Amino acid sequence: MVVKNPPRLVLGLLLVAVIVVSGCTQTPTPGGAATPLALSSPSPVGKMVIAIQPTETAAEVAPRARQMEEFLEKRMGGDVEILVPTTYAAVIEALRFGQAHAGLMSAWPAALASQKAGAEIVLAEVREVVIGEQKQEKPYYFSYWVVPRGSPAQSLAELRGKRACFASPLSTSGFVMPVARLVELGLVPRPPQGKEADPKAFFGETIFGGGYAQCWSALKGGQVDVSIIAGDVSEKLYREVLDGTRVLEQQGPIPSHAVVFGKGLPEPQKSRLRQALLDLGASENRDLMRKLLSGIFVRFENTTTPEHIAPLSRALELTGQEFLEKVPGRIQEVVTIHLGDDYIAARDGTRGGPFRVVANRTVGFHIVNTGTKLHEVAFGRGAKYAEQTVEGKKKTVPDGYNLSLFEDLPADVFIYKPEKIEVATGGRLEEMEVGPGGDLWVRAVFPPEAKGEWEIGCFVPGHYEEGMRARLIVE
Ligand SMILES: [Cu+2]
Repeated sequence: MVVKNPPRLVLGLLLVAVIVVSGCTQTPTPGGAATPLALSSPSPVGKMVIAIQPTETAAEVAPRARQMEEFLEKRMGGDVEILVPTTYAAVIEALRFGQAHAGLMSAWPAALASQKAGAEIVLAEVREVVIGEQKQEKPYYFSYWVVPRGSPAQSLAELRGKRACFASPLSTSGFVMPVARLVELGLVPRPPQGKEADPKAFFGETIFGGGYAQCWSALKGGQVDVSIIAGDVSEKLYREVLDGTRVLEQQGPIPSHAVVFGKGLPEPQKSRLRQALLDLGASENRDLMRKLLSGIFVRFENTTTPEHIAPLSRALELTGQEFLEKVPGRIQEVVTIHLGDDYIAARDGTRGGPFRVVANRTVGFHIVNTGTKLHEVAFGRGAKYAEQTVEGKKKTVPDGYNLSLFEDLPADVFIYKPEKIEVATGGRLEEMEVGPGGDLWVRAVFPPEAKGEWEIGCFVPGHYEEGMRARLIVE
């Protein structure tokens, strides 16, 4: 069974899965219950395992992680392993089950690790941030609501019904804290138990730009009326935004990244690890952290769980937000695909591919619409053309693929944003429409017969020709 004219998947409107479900529907497992880590046994403390929050794949991080391992091994006199799980949730699970003894993560997952895994926040990352006009070294930062210099608005309250750009729904400084500020100011109602505060209750339109730079472009281009900038972006971007805007509100302090220790970590390993990490702040060692995880790292300093996360806990309480990691389980390889408005790019910005996946592995395509328009995603080979009437003229335009990659291959689709979560497994995937800010995963295992060249493309009229296509190679 194949749905030909699927319902739309549009930000801010109705969100509907555009897939055919031949199997059963299941609840997603945002807690990462299916992570392979949970199945292995606790690592003996003879070897110290430190899990880091994934921002890149383990293979990308490996060479730099090796340098950090050597540094820590020298100081601690034992074997050290840096683990890069595929998801934040897996870091927390690893701490919970004792496969990792410590974790390096941003404040929100760190708060969750203390709540769910009984871990303890022991060190806060002091970073080079800009607070107001001044560059400072602090374990916290602020974020700011900004409007263009020419905007008539003098306060956030005057922006009711206007358009706002948020960095990403998982961003503490770019979403959680700003929404908490709206609640504090009485502009957005405090949500009832079990619900999340919705900035759309105040703004006419909200978009997730995918990052601060994208939101700044949208603000400059007049696509939105208000946006947010945080003090931990590059100083260049920060100054550029502040030069072109006026600050209406600020929120913070926002806690920076932290080191958490698992509850089973005994002495003297605990003190040794703490000291080794503190030593990373010496000027000759700083680059190890700067290269591995954080380009603005200065040093770690001692802290405690309540001290570090107090402002964040307050924001989470005001907004009712829960950290739900929106990543399906059982994925062995992640391929991130950004749909821009006239291109398809990898996470590092490379346009047009080639994206590479390996047959017989469980691959997760993480598809994010970082643009401002509705797009389609289709996987296939050989664009087919059809006659269509475009602006009153008959034209031959690309209209899908001759052969769909998922023609005979079941795939699971997990739609996490913009609104509700939907999961459909074992379906025949044809094409999906993804609105701005849309965030979904397609999970599949390609058989060896699928090896070869494929393509990912968008067939919204005009988009394919404008460059919305990328090579995909199954190896
Ligand atoms: Cu498109």
